[in-house]
Amino acid sequence: MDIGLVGKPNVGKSTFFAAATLASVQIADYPFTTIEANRGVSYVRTSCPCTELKVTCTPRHGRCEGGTRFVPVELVDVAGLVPGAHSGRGRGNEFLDDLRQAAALIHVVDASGRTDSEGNQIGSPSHDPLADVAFLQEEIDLWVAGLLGRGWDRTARAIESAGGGTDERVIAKAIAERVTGLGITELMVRHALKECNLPPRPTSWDQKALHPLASALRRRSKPLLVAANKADLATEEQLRALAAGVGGTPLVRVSAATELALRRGDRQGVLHYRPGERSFSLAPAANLSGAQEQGIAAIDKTLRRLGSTGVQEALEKATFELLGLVPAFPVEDETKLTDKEGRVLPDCHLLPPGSTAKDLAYKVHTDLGDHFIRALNVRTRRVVGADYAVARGDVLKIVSSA
Ligand SMILES: Nc1nc2c(ncn2[C@@H]2O[C@H](COP(=O)(O)OP(=O)(O)OP(=O)(O)O)[C@@H](O)[C@H]2O)c(=O)[nH]1
Ligand SMILES: [Mg+2]
Repeated sequence: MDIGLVGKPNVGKSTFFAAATLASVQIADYPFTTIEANRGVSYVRTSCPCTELKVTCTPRHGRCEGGTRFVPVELVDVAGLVPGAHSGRGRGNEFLDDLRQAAALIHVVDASGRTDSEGNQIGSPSHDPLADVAFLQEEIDLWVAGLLGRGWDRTARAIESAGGGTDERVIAKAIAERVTGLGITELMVRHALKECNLPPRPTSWDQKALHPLASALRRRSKPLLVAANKADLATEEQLRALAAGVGGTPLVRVSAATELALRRGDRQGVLHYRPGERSFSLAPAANLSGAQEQGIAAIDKTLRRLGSTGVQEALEKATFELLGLVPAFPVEDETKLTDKEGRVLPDCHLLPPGSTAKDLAYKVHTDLGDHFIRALNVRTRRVVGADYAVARGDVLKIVSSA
């Protein structure tokens, strides 16, 4: 499951990606720098039970720093999207195909208004980023509508000849099958159909009728937040107008360039910075050049103004709020909190909301799920059944007959 970084060209998607993954990718101040999608691993923070349960953990993936667990999430940085992309403009459909597996989207916008709708630099801060927010969602809707519409007549006739012309379940199943590669479930389709209130016979739905359905499916299957990037260059008025204009869409103020400088500085040993924190400190032996000193002063100013660079916050909002993922820690030995190899609190799984103890068992191993007997909630020492709804931060020992 990926988090997708989307937006028009030249807004800072690759800068965000590089900051979040520390991978080296191409970054430049002109459109279509990125052609092939970049994929990488970043980390979201969650509280690790190690402190409370008084153990020293040894994570298999990611790391733990002072009781904060950094849990891996996959990130994909795609080519810039321009108006008309759904019909092949710019990098067009290929770009959109890179987003098929994305479970949530971070829409990176240039909040400073210094790039036009195609990502070209403009002399003055005169472009309204709200226009970008609207067109991007519309482009994705048109792409999904296009996928639904292709060969729709045949699907609609098949639904009706199977006697399902008005049966929402039959319609939902047929639609979900058409768009399985997009991560759209039957339940999402049923909810979307209810929302759109389309006329009863699917054979009467033309491209125009499918558009609101595509939009409803996109909102459910790829929830989105706006990363108001280049916030270091944007004025307070610009940031406020953008936040007010996006309505109910969550928004985070971001300076990806600042985050990238901080993480690289930390890696080079010039400064100490922990992702997501509000401040940094200079390494005692740092011998800075004049240019570096200026850079540090600019970073400091941005952090003071924005609170944090927003990169970590955007990733965590996407993970825990848009997707509602629930971190859970399976263990094999409930006393030592270890797995078979003796690693302490080895894994933190991010489960979809509503997941059960049995779902967690399946995440660990198919056999464990198939032969699930019960689970033990290590904190409360209570035995729970297969249907137990896993809560954030649960430590569970799974008992199976496997
Ligand atoms: N001031 C400022 N500049 C930034 C920020 N993030 C990115 N930039 C600059 O914006 C330009 C474009 O950055 P990229 O990361 O290549 O943008 P992109 O969205 O990946 O562009 P394409 O791959 O062409 O779609 C570069 O010059 C970056 O240094 C930021 O937070 N603040
Ligand atoms: Mg790029």
